[in-house]
Amino acid sequence: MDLLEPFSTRVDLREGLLGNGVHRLSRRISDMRGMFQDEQAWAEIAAQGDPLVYEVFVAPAPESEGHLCHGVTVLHPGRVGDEYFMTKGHYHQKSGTAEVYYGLRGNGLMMLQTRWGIWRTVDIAPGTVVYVPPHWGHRSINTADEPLVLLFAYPGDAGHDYGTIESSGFARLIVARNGRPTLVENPSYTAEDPG
Ligand code: M6P
Ligand code: ZN
Repeated sequence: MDLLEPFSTRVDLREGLLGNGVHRLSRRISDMRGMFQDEQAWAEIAAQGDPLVYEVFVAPAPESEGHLCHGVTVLHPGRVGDEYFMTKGHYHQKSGTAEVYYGLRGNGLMMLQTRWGIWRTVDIAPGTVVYVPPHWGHRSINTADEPLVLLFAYPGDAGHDYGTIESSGFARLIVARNGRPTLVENPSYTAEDPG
């Protein structure tokens, strides 16, 4: 039997997850080509400073069956045009795997969607636990003026499928209207054919 040594990591609400072996991934505006509706606004922001949109800090748990990948996402505040900063969003490669999120700081929402276009939103704030059931694609959106910090955990063998969201997007967008987060239809969304 492969026995992994127990370990802990520490969450800092500004710096993310801290500890030995924490892996840090950053996505800037330039890494998110095609994800925001207003392409001109995206190109201007990418050319003028290319700010950090989010960072993911992953604890050193193996990405394999039986383990729980876990970590912290720090999603910075900001907008591209009137669309709030968000994560790329993904389905799990192993579609029948779930995920849990716990809100640590800030305010925002999770956008969830099935491949056939059923969609839901769930608010997330400090103290909120969001359950993402199997088969739902998911994206986090920061609707506030401070970082949205989320703890997450999912099965180690879940994997990330980005292709579906990259090519079809989500059915709804969250945009600022009169300063308030508002749900609008995504004109470029295409659902998969249920067959
Ligand atoms: C969550 C988790 C991570 C994921 C991160 C960023 O914290 O689901 O697995 O990597 O969000 O989202 P994305 O991978 O969609 O860019
Ligand atoms: Zn996930």
